[in-house]
Amino acid sequence: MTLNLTTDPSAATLLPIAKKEGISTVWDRHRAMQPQCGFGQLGVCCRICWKGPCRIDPFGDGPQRGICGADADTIVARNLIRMIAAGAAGHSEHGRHVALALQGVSQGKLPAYQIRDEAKLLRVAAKLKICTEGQEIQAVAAAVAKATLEDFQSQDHDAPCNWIEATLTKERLERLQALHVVPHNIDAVITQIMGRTLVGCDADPVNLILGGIKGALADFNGMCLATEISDALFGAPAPVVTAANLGVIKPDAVNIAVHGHNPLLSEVVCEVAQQMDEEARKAGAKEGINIVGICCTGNEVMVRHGIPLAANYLSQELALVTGAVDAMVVDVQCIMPSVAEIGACFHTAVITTMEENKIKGASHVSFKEETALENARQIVETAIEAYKRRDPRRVNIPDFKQTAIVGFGLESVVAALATLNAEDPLQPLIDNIANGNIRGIALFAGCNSTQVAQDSSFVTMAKKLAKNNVLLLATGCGAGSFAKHGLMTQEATVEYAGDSLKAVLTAIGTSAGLNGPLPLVLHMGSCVDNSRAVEVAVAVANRLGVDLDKLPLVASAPEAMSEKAVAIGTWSVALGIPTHLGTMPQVTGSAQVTELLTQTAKDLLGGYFLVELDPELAAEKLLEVIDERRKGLGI
Ligand code: NFS
Ligand code: SF4
Repeated sequence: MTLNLTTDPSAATLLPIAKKEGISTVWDRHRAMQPQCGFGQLGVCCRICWKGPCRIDPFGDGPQRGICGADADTIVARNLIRMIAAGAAGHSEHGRHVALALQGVSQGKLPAYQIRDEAKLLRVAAKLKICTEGQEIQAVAAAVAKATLEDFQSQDHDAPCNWIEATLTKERLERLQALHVVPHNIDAVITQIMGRTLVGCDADPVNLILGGIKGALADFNGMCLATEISDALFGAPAPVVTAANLGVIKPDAVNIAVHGHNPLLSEVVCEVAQQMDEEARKAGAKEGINIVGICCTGNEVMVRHGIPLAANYLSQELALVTGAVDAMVVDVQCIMPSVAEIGACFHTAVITTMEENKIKGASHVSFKEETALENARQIVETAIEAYKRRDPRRVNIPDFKQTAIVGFGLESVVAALATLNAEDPLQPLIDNIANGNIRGIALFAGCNSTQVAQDSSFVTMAKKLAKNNVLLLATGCGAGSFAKHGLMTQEATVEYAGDSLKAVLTAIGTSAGLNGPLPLVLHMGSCVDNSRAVEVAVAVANRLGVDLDKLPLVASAPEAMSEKAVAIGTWSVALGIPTHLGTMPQVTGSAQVTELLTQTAKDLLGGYFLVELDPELAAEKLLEVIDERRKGLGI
């Protein structure tokens, strides 16, 4: 039974325990929800006003218009772009938070934070065309923060946001400008989506979708700035060996799970925990404090500091069922509300930290950057207290963990390539793409969903693509899947990579001092860090003198579910990248919207959505797309 729900081996140990304890998990609730509403699945249910809800009959013999007159195309388009707005809001709030922290640091107001990576800050400044000559680093930080915050404030509709302008190829920017979809102000674009989708406003599906694309590009802008400024504050990732899956939880340690998304919280918790290690030992924890990550906060601290990853999205509840997590500290996004109740079945302190993200039944520590050290201390103390209440008889830590070599961004990829060609680091990559040793590049991103057996589509597709010499990048819960299933190891490269890919990964890995190949899948970080993959792609495109839609590059979200994934998938298409979805998007109730996203987009943008639920077939289709692109380049 377990096999249909998840392919994570930890679940086989923990699901029976959850059952015995009467704890319902995400999979129990999924089952109880069947059959799910067919109108909702097609996207044709509208609840935008209180004359509704209205629903369009997909078979054509019932109502074809809502009470106000909106048809299926309008309803589907409105629903979709509201999802994009929500996704963009999540990422951009995260970005704003980080930008304000950089501003605070530049003003000397935030003792818990420093600029740990000055070189990165200088690179960011150069990218934003900020003059840094003769400037103190604080002044550079202030200027970067100012330019970034302008992306939330500008009222000049014709001027692109600073970050998107600094990030894309020239050709891409012009192409998007011609369609009037380049954001000038993240907040304004999100507000516009909410405004135009009110009852009785924009009812033209094409116009709505273009508004959604603009919202998705605002999302992209927010992600770029969140990632790059986080690197300046906390360090750009470099390759590091760590581990993943629930076996990283230690029986003799105070285990603190950091869960959510924003590194502003998790970084300080990690630092303070180190300082308080002795206190944990005094409380009886022989191994002191053990921090483990969940979801994208887990990815953030994993790629920067080698903190092990306990779980991706669908197994967050199982982390608690181990009975050995003493505190789960969460900030924003992808936190199942059920964790509070499950924590209460054990001794676990589930601690929310953000004013705008609380959970009934959880305790709350109001986390502020100004008081971050104090707040983190309170959190760690709470964990140590909870540890004292842990019942060792209820501890069940599955004996599963895999080694994972992680920490690849533009900087570390270029650094590794530079060991082969210091003058022109991208040349070896380009040569190997051109000669076919690397057939193409695939970025795996996005979530887990109960619509798919957890991690299975990621793993199946990756193995097939790697065998066909496709270079694999990953972020988010996709990266979590690969890490948990041992695909971020050198052994996986030896076992699964096609011969020519294996040779390239071995040449780079060996010359970069890894004593063997690079891992089969390169972990680029959290979902927000998808911008890293774009940076690599833009660098390659600029080097070749072509736009992004010419590259043999594809993206895939085989287990997508979040509104954030909808936003990311849409900007990926807008940047010219063929983008696979392995779960059914809720748009198929409109033939027009479906055609726009899967076909018309190809002419307008070069990128398009490709929906295929079968992972084997999906991988085959992506290989065809890659070959088509290669042909276009004449390679
Ligand atoms: Ni992305 Fe990260 Fe995971 Fe999906 Fe959620 S944690 S931001 S949304 S579920 S990948
Ligand atoms: Fe129905 Fe129109 Fe109201 Fe939507 S906006 S609920 S279609 S009346």
